[in-house]
Amino acid sequence: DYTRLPDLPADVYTAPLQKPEHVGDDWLEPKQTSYTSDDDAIWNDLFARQMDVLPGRAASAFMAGLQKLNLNRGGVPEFGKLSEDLDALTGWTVVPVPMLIPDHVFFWHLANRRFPAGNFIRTRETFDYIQEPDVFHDVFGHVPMLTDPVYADYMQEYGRAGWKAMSYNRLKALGALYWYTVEFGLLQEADGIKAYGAGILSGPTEVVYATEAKSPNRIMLNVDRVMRTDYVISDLQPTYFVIESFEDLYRQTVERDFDRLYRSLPPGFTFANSSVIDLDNVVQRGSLEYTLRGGRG
Ligand code: HBI
Ligand code: FE
Repeated sequence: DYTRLPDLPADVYTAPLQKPEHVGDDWLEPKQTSYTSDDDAIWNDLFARQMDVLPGRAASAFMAGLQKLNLNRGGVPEFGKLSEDLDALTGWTVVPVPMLIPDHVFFWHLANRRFPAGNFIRTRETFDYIQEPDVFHDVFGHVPMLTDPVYADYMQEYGRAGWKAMSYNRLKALGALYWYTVEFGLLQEADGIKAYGAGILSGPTEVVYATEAKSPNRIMLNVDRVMRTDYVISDLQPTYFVIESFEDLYRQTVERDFDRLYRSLPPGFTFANSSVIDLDNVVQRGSLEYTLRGGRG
């Protein structure tokens, strides 16, 4: 039963976050911020920049989602209307949150088909990169994929899986799955490898690197393998995992016996984020030239 937010077991570690006083235990903003015309212009400029690089590189389900939700109506989308449209398609809504929220609350919203999205937008100074997920990353990057019915079910399953991961204290392992699918996933389409991960699709650089560069490894996704693989934040990835279809991703996740997996999983990660191992089904072995040069440094 996912209707009520359960208490977090006392012995489970999650990063402590300071809850602003105006939000309740669900961490939801009472209402969405009213954005200024400068904010709206930032959204429009970010949108235009992505449209220069996404066609032919983003998954067709993502491009279709942008269209279906008409995310280019000018300025930061209003969550009420956006949720109405998305709800009609797949039963998901988009809800405003002030900042990163605790893992168990984040998972609880996903399990209830609510996507928590940042209630703020980056500034001109942080136009190219911000660490905290803002409304552009969350809405432009994540929400279009939620119009795909199978992907939408995968995200809900992920939320449910989060509860189990917490009870075994294996959130880091499940976090790797989120990282290599929802944030940095690639999809094999008939005419080539396309990006569906929000971390790739919400910025200008990684879209080209992830789909075309010689540097990164591209390996067919195996849920067990990915959950044993370390990940780096704030640089281009040394390795991407490729799915055949969203059905395949959904199936791998619901069919996996996570109780068994967590019981057999050694602590920490087994594989470095640049490793290629014997059992990998390698699509393209990367030169790793970017990573070996030291990345962003
Ligand atoms: N909070 N606002 C927000 N957005 C996220 O993507 C998010 C979060 N809290 C926790 C969390 N993600 C992680 O649990 C996942 O990335 C695995
Ligand atoms: Fe994200």
